[in-house]
Amino acid sequence: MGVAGVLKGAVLGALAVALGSCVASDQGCDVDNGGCGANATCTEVNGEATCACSPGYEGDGLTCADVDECAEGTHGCDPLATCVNAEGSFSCECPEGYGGDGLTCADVDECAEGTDACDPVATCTNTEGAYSCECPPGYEGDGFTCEDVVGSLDGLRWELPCQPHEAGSLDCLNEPPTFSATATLSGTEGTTYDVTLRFRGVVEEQTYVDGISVDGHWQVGGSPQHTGWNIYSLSVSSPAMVYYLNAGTAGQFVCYGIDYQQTIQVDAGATVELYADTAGGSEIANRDAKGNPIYVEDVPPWPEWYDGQFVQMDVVSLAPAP
Ligand SMILES: [Ca+2]
Ligand SMILES: [Ca+2]
Repeated sequence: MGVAGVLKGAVLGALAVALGSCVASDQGCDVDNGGCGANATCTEVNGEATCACSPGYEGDGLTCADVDECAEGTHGCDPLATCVNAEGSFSCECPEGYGGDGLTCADVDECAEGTDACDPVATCTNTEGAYSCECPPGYEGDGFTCEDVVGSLDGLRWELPCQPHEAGSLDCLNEPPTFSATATLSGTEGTTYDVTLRFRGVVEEQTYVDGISVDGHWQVGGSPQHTGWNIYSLSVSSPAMVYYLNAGTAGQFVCYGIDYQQTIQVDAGATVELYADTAGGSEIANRDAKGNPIYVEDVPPWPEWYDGQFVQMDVVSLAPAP
């Protein structure tokens, strides 16, 4: 910035030589700087002293005053920059969020340079003159700090591995006959959250009654109707509710691949339980209506198929309920 200012001042100084020079002394420049003023330079022409204001000053060479390049608008700073006048010079300062010599200012990509103050888990997005930080799904905060609210809700999963009990059988044994995976939502005490969950896996169907069948395999409330067919539920302690993940028609010797999203309400501090009950210790093998194993894309053990049934729950988003 200082260098740029001085260069600019030199141009103005040259102008001052042309306009403001004067003959100060016929004794040359050796005595008393030829009588030139402060901030002036003396030049001998045919033995006579000629005074000219130094770069960054203006006047007749006997008297030289600082040029206020900022006030005169001759600074040449970038339009975004701040011009700062100084004695004999000036400087240009790029605003915060911009870098450069002041004559040109360009946005700083804080994200790429790693100079952002985002939380380590946040996503940094560069913007003109600034940047923004966003907490990932399941976190709460302004992006500069992010609190993990969902914790182990994300990726909660159960598996019922197939343990064949006779060759070619369509059903498998399970030991233990039930499986439970629990997690606790943290968050701000007294806050109810809308939590959007994605469920993927392989399930047999069970018939549920008295609840609200929302769509597909998802059912809110109610109770299982058929003994002997597996019950897959999601229980929330507060606000207390039971959801079923494999609603359909009991009695089919086939499995279905599931991949759907649902939004439920969960209070801060509530426990969430993903539960599988094999109703006696058996399950239908992972086979669709055509007898082929069901592959669930992008979920372990993808690209293999899982030999048995499983449900994995992932958190898509979380926000305080309006
Ligand atoms: Ca100046
Ligand atoms: Ca920026």
